Amino acid sequence: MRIFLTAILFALSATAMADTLVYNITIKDHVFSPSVITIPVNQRVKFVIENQDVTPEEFEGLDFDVEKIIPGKTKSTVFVGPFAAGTYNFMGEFNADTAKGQIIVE
Ligand SMILES: [Cu+2]
Repeated sequence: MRIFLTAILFALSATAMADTLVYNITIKDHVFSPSVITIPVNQRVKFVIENQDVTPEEFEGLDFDVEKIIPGKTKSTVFVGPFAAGTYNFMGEFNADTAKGQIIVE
């Protein structure tokens, strides 16, 4: 029975993962690329952020509550949303002059 339940849970989580939209973002020279990301309304999505700089960066939502430090030369994952339609701003807190971005939710 326990093995059976585990199999069901695994199948359910595999289905949930298959539905997750993934967006790849790069940080290079303290700039996000792409800096504007369009995602669907009311959906939690996954950002895989690769920091190609040698210095750490912090992905920080300005209109939403996400903060994640991404050490130099590493990749990190953040989940954002679900959001209502609109524009949401984020920045790299350690390089706020250059590292800026927007999430367009539509
Ligand atoms: Cu911060």
